[in-house]
Amino acid sequence: MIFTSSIYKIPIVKNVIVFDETDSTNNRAKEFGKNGCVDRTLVVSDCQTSGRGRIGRSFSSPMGEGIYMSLLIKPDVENRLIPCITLLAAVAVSRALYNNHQIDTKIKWPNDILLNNKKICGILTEKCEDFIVIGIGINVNNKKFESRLSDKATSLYIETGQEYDREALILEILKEFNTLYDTFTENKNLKFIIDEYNEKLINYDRDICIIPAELTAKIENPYNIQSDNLPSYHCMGIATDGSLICRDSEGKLFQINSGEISVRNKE
Ligand code: BT5
Repeated sequence: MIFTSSIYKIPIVKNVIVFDETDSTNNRAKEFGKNGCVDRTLVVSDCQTSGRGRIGRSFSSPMGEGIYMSLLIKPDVENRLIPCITLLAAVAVSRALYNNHQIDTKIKWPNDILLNNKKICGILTEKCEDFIVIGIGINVNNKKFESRLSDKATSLYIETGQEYDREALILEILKEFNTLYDTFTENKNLKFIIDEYNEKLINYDRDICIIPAELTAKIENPYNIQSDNLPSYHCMGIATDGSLICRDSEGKLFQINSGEISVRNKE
């Protein structure tokens, strides 16, 4: 991938490192961070041989088809607010697709973006020493997926019949992220995007089940869990700290943090 100098006009990007192939751009960004690399370094690769999802799951990253990028930043916010960054990145991707290409996506809290009910993007935010790495993977020009993913993954090409310029898309996403990040670091909460997020939230005002860490860690795909035996909750949207507000069957409200939890809509 080749970026023009216009990428450096986005203040959130001070340094760009491009690979043809690497195991995981999050791994590279963490390594660069530990070695004192500058704040706001963007790592991009044309493919990943061990693209990572949450809790040791994998993210399929075939050569030349998708966007695999990680941004290293040092946000001036408390640790409890770090999960907000994942939500900001999701809104940035969603805004970039809508504002520039009229592609209307949904967000599956906290880290997936769906198009026509299938996943086109996953986000993995990791904290390391005094910096964080935001990894974004997007299926852009993929023509098909391996069989284990084909019923739940999709790409922009599959859904719209068009190919997209990945470099241009990266710029569009980073511009949106820059704007959101500036407001967030000033406000130190997500109040300014709650309405927009909830409007895009696929779980909003729906009955959901909460799939706990012990279960999600064991399997590659939380969609495969039988939800019939799990209790049902009602999703009330996100709170200002990025957690998800739920109501139990007795009407009691509580919040769940993104940690190692997955939520799924009840049929
Ligand atoms: C994620 O985890 O979706 C986070 C993915 C983050 C990927 C980026 S790419 C750049 C950076 N470098 C990395 O190494 N990672 C980040 P999770 O919610 O745990 O979802 C993982 C699950 O999504 C897998 O278990 C599969 O079921 C499914 N999956 C794997 N590859 C996919 C793909 N390309 N598209 C859609 N779904 C996929």
